[in-house]
Amino acid sequence: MTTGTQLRAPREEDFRSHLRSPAVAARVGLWLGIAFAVCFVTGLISHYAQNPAQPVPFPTSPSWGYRVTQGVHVVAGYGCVPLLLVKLWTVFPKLFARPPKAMRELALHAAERASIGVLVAAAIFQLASGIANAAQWYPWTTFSFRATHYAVAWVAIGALVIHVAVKLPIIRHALGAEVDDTTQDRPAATEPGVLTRRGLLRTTWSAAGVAALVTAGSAVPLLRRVSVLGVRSGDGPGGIPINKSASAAAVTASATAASYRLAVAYAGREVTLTRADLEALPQQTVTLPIACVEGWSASGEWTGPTVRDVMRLIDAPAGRDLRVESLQQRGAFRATTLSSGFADDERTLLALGLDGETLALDHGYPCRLIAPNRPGVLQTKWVARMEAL
Ligand SMILES: Nc1nc2c(c(=O)[nH]1)N[C@H]1C(S)=C(S)[C@@H](COP(=O)(O)O)O[C@H]1N2
Ligand SMILES: [Mo]
Repeated sequence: MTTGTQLRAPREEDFRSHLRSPAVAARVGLWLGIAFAVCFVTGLISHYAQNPAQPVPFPTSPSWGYRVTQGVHVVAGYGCVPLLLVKLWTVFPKLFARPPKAMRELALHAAERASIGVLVAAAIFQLASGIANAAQWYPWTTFSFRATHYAVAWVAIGALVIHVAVKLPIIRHALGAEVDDTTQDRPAATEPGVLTRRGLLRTTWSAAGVAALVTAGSAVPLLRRVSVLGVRSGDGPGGIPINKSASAAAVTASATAASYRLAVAYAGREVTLTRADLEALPQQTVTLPIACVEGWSASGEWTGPTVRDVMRLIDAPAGRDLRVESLQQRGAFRATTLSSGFADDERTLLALGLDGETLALDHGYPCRLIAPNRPGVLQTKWVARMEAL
């Protein structure tokens, strides 16, 4: 820098690399848009699956459905990170474009800028909060992750639709022409970059692929070893990770006490059962996954009586929702509603064993709920009470 040079904000024309072009932005944006749409749809599914009051009951089949949608949600979300970074880099100079002078153009310009500001902020928030959640890091104490991630998803998708609509002519032209086409480039974007445009795109696709691969292993057993970012490795008894341990849930004493009883209630009647009583009921074995909302999943062979058989003990009729409560005294996941479709499904068990062994304390001993196609967060461990509503 020579003396006398003034420090000033950059101008649009200072950015000269021809990589920062609509041709690149549109291509990366297309895949970013697709990945965001996939995240949005799978996120809606997950949100609905966790909604206790469902106008249309969430299906119990296929049993691996939620495992797939939630795995795809998290993998697509991680894949968005490099795509979003490259996309922002390619359009960055536009941030310094001089606003038009004429009133009407200025108003349009301001509106467009505002919508992009909302889109960028919402997209960054979704990726950051989603990754923090998948990494089981919960920095938020003042807001609910699920409610906020859901609300901001609508903001992001709305802003995305507006953005695509506004840019549609540019996008269509860019995607219809060669990647090296320069007709839509900024006049200053004339210098070759360190890469060709094709090279930059290839690098971007590889980075997105790597980001997806390193997380996919938490849901796909075959990929486990390459998934350095997959939080859950398949450790834990029966090859199933442990989400909350018995000691973290403060149930070690109550779950192992000789005085443990399962209360089963309906219409003012109540019976209490020991674990031996549960073992004396007809036992079923089913293969079902635990599919956490954090994206990891693992399949296990669960053994125990069906929930339906347990409810029959007090003549609770089919078609009833159940309230399932844990020995755990505190925490959001200590109780769930099991809607009738799940309660009556013959694959829904009160599991006493996993993979031929007694259920481990950390997996929910003396008994835990396991139902097909159900978010992991609702598979209540250390069950203490089931009541037909
Ligand atoms: N009582 C109780 N049950 C619970 C939880 C909990 O915190 N408390 N965590 C849930 C969550 S978030 C998941 S993903 C599954 C994980 O089951 P696992 O620890 O046996 O793998 O248990 C669910 N059941
Ligand atoms: Mo979970």
